[in-house]
Amino acid sequence: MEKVLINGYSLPNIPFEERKEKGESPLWRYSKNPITKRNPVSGVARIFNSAVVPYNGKFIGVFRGERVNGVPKLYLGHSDDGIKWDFDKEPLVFVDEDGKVTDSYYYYDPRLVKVEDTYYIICCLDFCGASIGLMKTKDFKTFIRMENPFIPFNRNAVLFPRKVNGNYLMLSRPSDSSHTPFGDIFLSESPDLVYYGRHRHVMSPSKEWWESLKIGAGPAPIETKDGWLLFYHGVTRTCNGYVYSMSAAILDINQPSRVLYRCRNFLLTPEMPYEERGFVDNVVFPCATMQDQDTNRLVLYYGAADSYVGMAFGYVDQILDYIKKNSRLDPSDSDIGK
Ligand code: BMA
Repeated sequence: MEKVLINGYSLPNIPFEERKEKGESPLWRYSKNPITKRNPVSGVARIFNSAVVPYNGKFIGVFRGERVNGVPKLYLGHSDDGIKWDFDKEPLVFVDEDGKVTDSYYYYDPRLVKVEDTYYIICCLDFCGASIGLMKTKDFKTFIRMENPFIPFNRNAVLFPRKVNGNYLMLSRPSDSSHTPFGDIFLSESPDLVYYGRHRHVMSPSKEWWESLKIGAGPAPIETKDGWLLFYHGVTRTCNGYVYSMSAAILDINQPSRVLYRCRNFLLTPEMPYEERGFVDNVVFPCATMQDQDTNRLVLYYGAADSYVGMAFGYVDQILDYIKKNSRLDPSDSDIGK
C-alpha cells in the first residue's frame, strides 16, 4: 500500500464509524452526534469549536466553554475513547514565561498542535480586541502563554505540526474585532515562535458561493503524499445571516503558500438539526483532526451551531482523491503569495 500519511502516527484506537449511507462527500457524520450536550459543566452553557489530540494512549482536548455570562474560556477535557469527554470544572489557567498568572477576558476557537515534544494551543483572545494567542504545555498541567504572534485583529490561526525549511509555520486570518465580513488565509514563518515574518498570501474567498465571503484555517495541516491537507471553513452571507461550511485544499509541502488543489465543493455544510439550529444557526466549524497512518482513517472534530461538538469521519486517501477530482484554483492560489 502506498504510504498516504507522511510523518504520521499509528492510532489503532482512533474513534471511527464506517459510512452507513452513500454520500457525495468523502466525510460522513458520526451517527450519535453531537457528542456534547448543553450545560455540560457547572457554569458552562455550551461547548463547541474545540481541539483534541491523542495522549498517553487516551485522548485529551482543549474545549471552548461558553460560560453562563456568555464569555468563552478554555476547558481541558479527558476521554478514554475520544467520544465521551469529562471536562475540568474550572477553566485553564495560564502563566507567563516567569510563572506569573496571566489572563485574557475571553478565549475561543482553540487549535491544539504537537510540534516536536510540545503541545501548542493557538486561539483567539483579547489583546486590544480579537487577536491570536499562543500557549504551550508539555504535561497538560502547566500552560505557558507565549508572546502574541500578531498585532490585532486576527482570528483562526493554526501551527503546522513540524518546521518547514527550518522555521515554524503559522496560518492565520487577519480580521476586524467584530463579525468580520471579509477574510483571507495567510502564512507566516517564525524561527522561534516570538518573531514572525516572510508573510505570504495563501487563499482568498472564491467565487463558489459557499465560501464567497470569508475563509479561515481549521485543524493543523496534515502532511500527505500529495501535500499538506488543510481543512478550512468558508462562509456565505444569506438574507438570514452567515452560513459556515467547510472544505479542504492541498498545499505544496515545501512552499505551503502555494495551493495545489482546492475543492470547489463543501465537504460539510449545515444540514443536521444540531448544525442548523443553536446559539448561532447554520455553523459547522472544524478545529481538529486525528488520523491513523496504518489505515488512513481520519476523525474530524467540529463545532456545530456554536452549541455542540460533532465528529465526522473519512479516509485520508479518499479525501485527497475527492479534492483533486473536484479542484478549481483561483489565479492567486498557485502563486507564492508575495
Ligand atoms: C466566528 C467565530 C466562531 C464562530 C463563528 C460563528 O466569527 O467567532 O467562533 O463559530 O463566528 O458564530
